[in-house]
Amino acid sequence: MPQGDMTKFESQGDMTECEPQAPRFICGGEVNNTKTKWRGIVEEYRSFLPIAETDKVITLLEGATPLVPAPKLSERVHANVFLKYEGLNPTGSFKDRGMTMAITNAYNQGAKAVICASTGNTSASAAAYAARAGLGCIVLIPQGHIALGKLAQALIHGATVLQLKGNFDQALAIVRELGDKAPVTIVNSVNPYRIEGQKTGAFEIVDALGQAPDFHFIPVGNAGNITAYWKGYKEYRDRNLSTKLPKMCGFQAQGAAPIVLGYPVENPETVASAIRIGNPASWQSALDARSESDGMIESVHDQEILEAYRFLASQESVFCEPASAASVAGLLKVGVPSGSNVVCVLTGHGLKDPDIAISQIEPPRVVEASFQAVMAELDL
Ligand code: AN7
Repeated sequence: MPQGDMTKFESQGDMTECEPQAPRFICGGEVNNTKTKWRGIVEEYRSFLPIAETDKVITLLEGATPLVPAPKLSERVHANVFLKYEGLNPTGSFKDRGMTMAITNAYNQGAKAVICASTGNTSASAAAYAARAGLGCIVLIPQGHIALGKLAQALIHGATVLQLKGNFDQALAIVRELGDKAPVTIVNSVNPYRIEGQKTGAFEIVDALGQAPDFHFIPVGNAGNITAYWKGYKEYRDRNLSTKLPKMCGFQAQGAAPIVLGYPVENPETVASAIRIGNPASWQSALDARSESDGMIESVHDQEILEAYRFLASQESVFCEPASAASVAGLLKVGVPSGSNVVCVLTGHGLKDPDIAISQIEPPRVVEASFQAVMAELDL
């Protein structure tokens, strides 16, 4: 059985320290990870994935993210809450699970270039995996509405980045047309390989808990991830690797909540730029996940998102990006029956969006560079 453990992190030590006498591994060539067994989600969960034996796998050893216990949050909601910290993936978000599959498939099909529309994380992940495969990568992003870290990632990994004078939904419409008319492979979550990869998040949660949780809280933007997790939970249950299914609880930002409203939002607005989406591609499958699981899709205000964001950083020491905190804001808003087992997915790392973090806190005081001046400022 694949284990959702953290051994992947031990491997990094092995790869960097070179013992001259040791035939354990060869520096600069093959790596013999004696301590780790983690090979990335495609190899770990191969029997659940549409992948041919002969396919070359494009991986950055994504997955194996920790399920971090959240004692303060658990106390607040009287439940056992765990945080699936997806910010610890190679490019800092859950997108890497889907991207290893999408880029592996594109590469083995002989694609020359991939394309995506993105609120940021998809573009960062696509750029990294495409570069790893030697494929071209084109990304369309909404100008002025993408976090700085994500833009930096897309650029430094060598993608061709176009900033659109428009929003994500308009970008995705153009990408779909390009996918039809030009020799490029779309790697947005309308590509089914993305969903296949992302469902492995659910496998890891069940591997770690020994059972599915009672409730699964998750942010919803384009609705690919809620679709993927629900698929994953069902597949594990169908193979008798769990005996129950969680209630899927998805949360949109109030100014970008088309699924809650029941109609597309033409000009979505939220501080959580990752989920600033008005017409989700996986709308129907998100509704299916909600109804099949007897769950919910609701919205949270930006203020509730930011409160959860600050709480996670200051009380649980887990730094996620604002969109990720929508899952926890949702939990704090709707609550759960006492003693429930709850997983909240934190989809992306806080360092993606340093501007928001700094805007939430008083700027640090400036002092003269003397002992007296520093001492005078401190309550010691
Ligand atoms: C941190 O990168 O849509 O409901 O283009 O980056 O599967 O769309 C990102 C979405 C949640 C919502 N949290 O997931 C993109 C993009 C973070 C995200 C979502 C996104 P979906």
